[in-house]
Amino acid sequence: MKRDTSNSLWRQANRTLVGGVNSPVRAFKGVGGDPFFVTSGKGATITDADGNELIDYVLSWGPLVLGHAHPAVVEAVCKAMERGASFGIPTEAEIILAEKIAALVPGIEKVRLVNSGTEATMSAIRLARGCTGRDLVVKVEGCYHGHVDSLLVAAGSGLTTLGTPTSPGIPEAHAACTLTMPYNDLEATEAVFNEHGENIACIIVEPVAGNMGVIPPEPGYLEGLRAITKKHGALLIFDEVMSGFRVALGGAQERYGVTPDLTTLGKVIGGGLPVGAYGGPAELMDQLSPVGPVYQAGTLSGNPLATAAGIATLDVLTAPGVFESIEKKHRQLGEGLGEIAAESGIPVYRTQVGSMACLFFNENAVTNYAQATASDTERYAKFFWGMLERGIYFAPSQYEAAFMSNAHGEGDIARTLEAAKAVFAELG
Ligand code: HOZ
Repeated sequence: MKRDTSNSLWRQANRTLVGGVNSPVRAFKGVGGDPFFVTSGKGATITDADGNELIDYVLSWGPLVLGHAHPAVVEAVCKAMERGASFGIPTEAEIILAEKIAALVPGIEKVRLVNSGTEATMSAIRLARGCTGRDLVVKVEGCYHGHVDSLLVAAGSGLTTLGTPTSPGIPEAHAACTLTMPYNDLEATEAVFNEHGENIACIIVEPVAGNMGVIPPEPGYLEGLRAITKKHGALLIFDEVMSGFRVALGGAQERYGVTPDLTTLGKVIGGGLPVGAYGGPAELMDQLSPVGPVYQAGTLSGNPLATAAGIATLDVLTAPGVFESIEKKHRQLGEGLGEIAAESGIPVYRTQVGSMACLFFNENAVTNYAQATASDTERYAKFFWGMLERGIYFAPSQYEAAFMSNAHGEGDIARTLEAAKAVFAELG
């Protein structure tokens, strides 16, 4: 694979950008070596700065459920841009996007649009604290909710990739307000609530974990969280920034039939533009300013370009059969990879929910953070580079998800499996 231009851009980037990137996992530290630079994307494929074409299973870390530069999204954004990039005045598109979200996501009646997933989780936690008058937040190990101070404790994604699951720079007082417990562990959750219940504002959890690899909830886990929070008067927050519109159109709450008090969203609802949202029943959401006392604001919130991209994306995604076909393709890819791994004798543990999936290089089942981090990351790195050499781009970290889009076709999957055969043969 030709890399001259990417390598030269990488040297240049490191002179003025911290670590050459604007978000840590892009630096490829999880797999060693240097990243490539991308110049364009179309459908399932991206083209790098040296002209190499790659089938993309990262899809901007999840938002591009329709693939790159989907014509409907491009048209909607161009038209919105012609009308003006930002007003800081209400626009009709904000209502349309909010109505679509509320119609699809069972736990959402009212929505507040923001600019990123981090902003959504930060604001949802503030609202939970404001509504309950309590300070403590329960966070689940290995879940990642953006870089909110009190949530950068035992966090997944880039922090796990870089081996520093708790970041310096978090005041002790903030960290002390965060209690952590293992994913899929109701006993530990119950114990924490029995000790601190009256001071706990909320639990925040990725209902399908996607930032320690992809780990589905065990039967009864989400129901258990719902029951415990109800019993102790705390709120349950589902961070569906990743799982929203990917594990079901209504997110994990639809798929597993458990309705949280608050939901955070991002990624797909912006169709690739910067966006986030949080929502819940009117009674809770109306505690927010300007109706209620909990303050949260944003110059670019509800931005016309982002709402246009989000509406166009949801319109295509909710057309009959589209969601199901994306899920089916991901299953086909996962099963194919599973067969290839089995034939090679290399132990892997596969997970898939909707259009999120993960191939853990692990001989044991992975149901929590400790098990996820026992995976063979060196082998994952070899798999990653072997696939990249053959034109297939999976996430540059064992702890991230593989995503599928509507644009991926049978041919892409066949090419991916053919490459995987060759790579697994070399991994042994
Ligand atoms: N937090 C994202 C992965 N879960 C990474 C975002 C990025 O580096 O672009």
